[in-house]
Amino acid sequence: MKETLVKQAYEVAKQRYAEIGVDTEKVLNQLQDFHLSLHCWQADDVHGFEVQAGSMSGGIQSTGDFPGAARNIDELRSDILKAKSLIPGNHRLNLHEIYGDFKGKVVDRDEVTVEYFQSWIDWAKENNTKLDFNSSSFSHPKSGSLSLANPDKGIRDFWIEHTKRCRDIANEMGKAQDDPCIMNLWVHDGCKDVSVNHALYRNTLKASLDEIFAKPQPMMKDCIEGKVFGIGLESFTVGSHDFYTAYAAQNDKIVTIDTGHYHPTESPADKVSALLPFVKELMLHVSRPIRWDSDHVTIMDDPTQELFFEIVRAGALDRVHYGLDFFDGSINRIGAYVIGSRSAQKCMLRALLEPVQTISQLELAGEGYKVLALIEEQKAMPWQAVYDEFCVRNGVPVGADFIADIDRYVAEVTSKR
Ligand code: RNT
Ligand code: ZN
Repeated sequence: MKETLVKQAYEVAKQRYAEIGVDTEKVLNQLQDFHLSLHCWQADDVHGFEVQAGSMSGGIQSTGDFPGAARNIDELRSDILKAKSLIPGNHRLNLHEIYGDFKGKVVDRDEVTVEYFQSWIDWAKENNTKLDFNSSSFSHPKSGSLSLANPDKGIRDFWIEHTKRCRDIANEMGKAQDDPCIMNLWVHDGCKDVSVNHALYRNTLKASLDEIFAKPQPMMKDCIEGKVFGIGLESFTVGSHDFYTAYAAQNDKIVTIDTGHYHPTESPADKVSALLPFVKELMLHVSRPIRWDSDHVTIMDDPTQELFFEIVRAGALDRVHYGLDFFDGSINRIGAYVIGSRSAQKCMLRALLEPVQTISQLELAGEGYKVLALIEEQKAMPWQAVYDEFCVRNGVPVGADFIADIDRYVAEVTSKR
């Protein structure tokens, strides 16, 4: 019954879009080719599996204690597969170094090797999933407030070694999957209060990055992620947006745009066309800031929608990597993945369905009110019917039907944790 209704609605939508010159079949193929990188850390509130794991530190925080968080690697894998089964399309998995398979051993961050990720590589292959990677500077006795920017050579070298090793691991992942692994580098380095050594810290961070990136790694790609401020580091951030933008432009690195990492009235979407003339590719961390970098679950809000519009309007679909980065511990975590991923996809879908050429021509012809009219009209076009059809074709629940699946998983699996 539902499938018939979805089909009928889709046929109508297809015609409505054809009228404005948009081919929904082509868009469905494009959406099939749109791969998010699911961040493993929503499943367990960014704890990871280090045997020696301490409490969370390093400028970030997950709040909430909803029951059922993944407690070990098997539970996390099971949760990710459950979430993936409710998200149409095929998506990558983004691992942090602290999620290694350490097999009961204390492995410090400067000792990690690909050995501890072999079971992830095998799992990914079995489950037709490509991996991305992140070095982890937070939640460690040596995290302090400065890691790669630390003037203390011992601490700085520790984190340099860690990050170099992470690049080796990412490169091995890339080789194993025959597709470059995208490795993100974010460090929390900053100052809680007024400080006078900003130039020293930034020069130190630059020197560390130069050393880290010296080794060519053909099967991985480096991204660098700036930020406004971290918790407990409110006054100064070494790796600011300006710092990494300049570094990336000069050193051919990918800039990561985390949608929660800017001043509240600054538009992350506006950065897309500003950066693309200078850097080859961008990485996204799609998140949702509420008053601060709170990492709420992604929804179809205006900033997210605008971000995807800007990518498609810039013709940059093949120059962007699409990571998610939210961690809400106060709600069902599988639900968080499914809502966030499906919302990001819907934003991309709406962007792909925009009759951008028509609107662009009107704009260039000085027909301002028509531009406004068409953009307004797009908001109520039947894009949802296209998304429903996408779900049916991918064999995943349509609309809110995924809630019943999650309820079942709670009853059978997570409630027993
Ligand atoms: C922190 C950054 C960073 C982390 C993850 C866990 O503010 O956004 O990307 O969220 O690496
Ligand atoms: Zn991020």
